[in-house]
Amino acid sequence: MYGRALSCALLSPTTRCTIPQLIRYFARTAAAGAQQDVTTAQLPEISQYFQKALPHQEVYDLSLNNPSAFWGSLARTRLSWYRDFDDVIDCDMTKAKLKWFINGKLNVSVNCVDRHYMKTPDKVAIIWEKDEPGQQENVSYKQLYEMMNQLANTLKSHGVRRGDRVCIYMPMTPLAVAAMLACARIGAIHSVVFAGFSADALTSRINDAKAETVITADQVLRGGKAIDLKSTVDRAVLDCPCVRQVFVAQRTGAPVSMGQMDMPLESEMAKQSTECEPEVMGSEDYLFMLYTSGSTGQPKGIAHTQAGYLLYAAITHQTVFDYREGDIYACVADIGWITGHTYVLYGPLCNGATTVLFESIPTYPDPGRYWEMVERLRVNQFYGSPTAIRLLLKYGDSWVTRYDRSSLRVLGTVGEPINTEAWEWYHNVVGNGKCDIVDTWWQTETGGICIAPRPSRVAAPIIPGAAMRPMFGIAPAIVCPDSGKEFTGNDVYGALCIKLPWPGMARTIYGHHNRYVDTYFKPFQGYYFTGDGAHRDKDGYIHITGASAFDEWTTVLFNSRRRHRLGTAEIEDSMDEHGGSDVAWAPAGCAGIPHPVKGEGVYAFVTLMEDVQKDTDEIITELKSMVKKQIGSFAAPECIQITPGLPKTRSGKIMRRILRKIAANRGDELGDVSTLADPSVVPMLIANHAPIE
Ligand code: 6R9
Repeated sequence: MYGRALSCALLSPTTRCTIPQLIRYFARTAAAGAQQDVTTAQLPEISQYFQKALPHQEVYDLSLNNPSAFWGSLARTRLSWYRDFDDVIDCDMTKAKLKWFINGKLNVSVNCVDRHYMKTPDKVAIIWEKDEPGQQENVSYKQLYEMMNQLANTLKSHGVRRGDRVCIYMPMTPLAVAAMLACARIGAIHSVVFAGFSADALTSRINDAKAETVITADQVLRGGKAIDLKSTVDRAVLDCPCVRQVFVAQRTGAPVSMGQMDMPLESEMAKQSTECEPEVMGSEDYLFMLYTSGSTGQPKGIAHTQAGYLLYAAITHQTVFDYREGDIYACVADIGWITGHTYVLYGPLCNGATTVLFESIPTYPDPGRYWEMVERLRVNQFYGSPTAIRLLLKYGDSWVTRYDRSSLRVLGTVGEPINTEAWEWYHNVVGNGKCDIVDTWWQTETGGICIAPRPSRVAAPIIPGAAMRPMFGIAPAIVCPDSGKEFTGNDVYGALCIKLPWPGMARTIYGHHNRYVDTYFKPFQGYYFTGDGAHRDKDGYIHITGASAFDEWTTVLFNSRRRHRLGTAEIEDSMDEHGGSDVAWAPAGCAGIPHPVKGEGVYAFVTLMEDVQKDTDEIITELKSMVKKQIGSFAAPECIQITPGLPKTRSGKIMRRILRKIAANRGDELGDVSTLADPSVVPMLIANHAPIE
């Protein structure tokens, strides 16, 4: 019944022309100052661009010079709509007004599942690579369709409506993917919280989103260890007056206590039909929110919308990874991270791909896990993190070379810069010198990859450790942090900004739009400010120089696929909960420090109150356990330096620049410290530098 409704509603592609024709056409009309009619100029499948090796520069220029035609054509050929959009772009970056595909109507779950279910029901949508190797399970598009619909009907029958927020706190299972898609189907906004965050962190995220429904599981399995999830949710929801129901899936079957709000997910689903009418959503309705950190303690619920996000996810997935029909594609990120949203789920499924859902860790049962999986599943694209690569290279080449990796074509990294040693090892050992290494730069806020060495087919070699080229539609700008002026030439360093809107960009911080505008659009008028620093080299390629140059983020990595962007302020706040009469310390400042494996670790400076009797080791243990409780064990500082004083300005502001240098053991690079109220603290801090554990 539903299939009929869908096929009537979907638009059929109109006339097509080739990219060179299109480019000539645009060049002509642009020269004449004419506006082209996007409905008559359909861009062909981008895959043709690969097959024919068309010049990247021309396609890229087209995407910047005529974004309406470029994205409009792609939206019409690559997504299925209930109603065509009237206009492609209605954006004003100075006001953070960001609207794409105006008045279009579609459903993301239809695009990700139904389309492929109708064409190839038995095609494998998800390979669930379970924690134990060799026990993978395939989920076909038909099975995913049915699971998603039963879950959607379950939510609906328990009163979840369009626009409601649903918190998903689950292990890496097909049910978690189905839960995200089920929300998309009924127009609910999902907020996935990484199933490693503590009860307190979960509480604040649920309350900020005002989520009434939580979906969780009994336990999560990670590297052979079972960790309770349900009991964490129980503790979290005690302080969440908004929550009225908790669905509990079974991962391990461990006994859990079921309270009045709790419902077993699988048995509720079993009562439901496998058909669920999709909600007709507007292009700009919210699809999901995802919490990330910034320079203040309060995490930000970054909100993405339906059409622009999905299109950007699909196009970047295909072009950066050279995804081709029939490939087995593996992104080993957790779904609690934006990488899991865009490149495990939405991008690949929109493209009808077979996507691997990796539940384990890179060293379980041994450091050959990834490559054994590559051999067993015949993986074509592998997308992971520099942390994992750095970790694995320490174990030596034999864990890699004993497995057949000949299926691999593209190796990707994301999340932080990849150092040359790790890049070379990834390229020479893992990829046998034959794969493209794509170092992809992007953020939760950008929705998808913005800078990466591919899709360019230019013969020029990829520069180790450089993200290099902007994606279609991305216009990077290197801006002088002091004057706010854009550097136009090459070989320049500055704040990385983006000067044109693109469809995948976040639309707001959920419930805090002013904060969104202030954080990203106020620092440099007319630009989106990424918070990162970058160098555009003499040949025009972009190298990311890191986040901490321009704000106070720190990136904490605690294993390969669960990478977290944490604000230093968030960690400081978590150590500041020691109210009451027994106050022993004043949390001072945290800074990101280079860490040999994690990439970045946390270094905390803490001052003690006078007359504190406690032993410092005891205090350090207590501080670490506070961070573990409030945020999660991955955020616990690697080093805590107890210090009698801090580098403060006369107005009392801590000079974080100095803390960062000292934490990184670069006390000789402090520069001018004359503005400090008491410069004598500096040698003291340097002398007491704490080593990384
Ligand atoms: C996708 C993701 C975003 C921040 C970003 C930057 C850092 C990401 C990077 C990179 C250097 C890369 N980052 N990719 N730095 N090279 N290839 O990671 O999203 O968790 O929001 O983090 O991560 O600092 O601003 P998110």
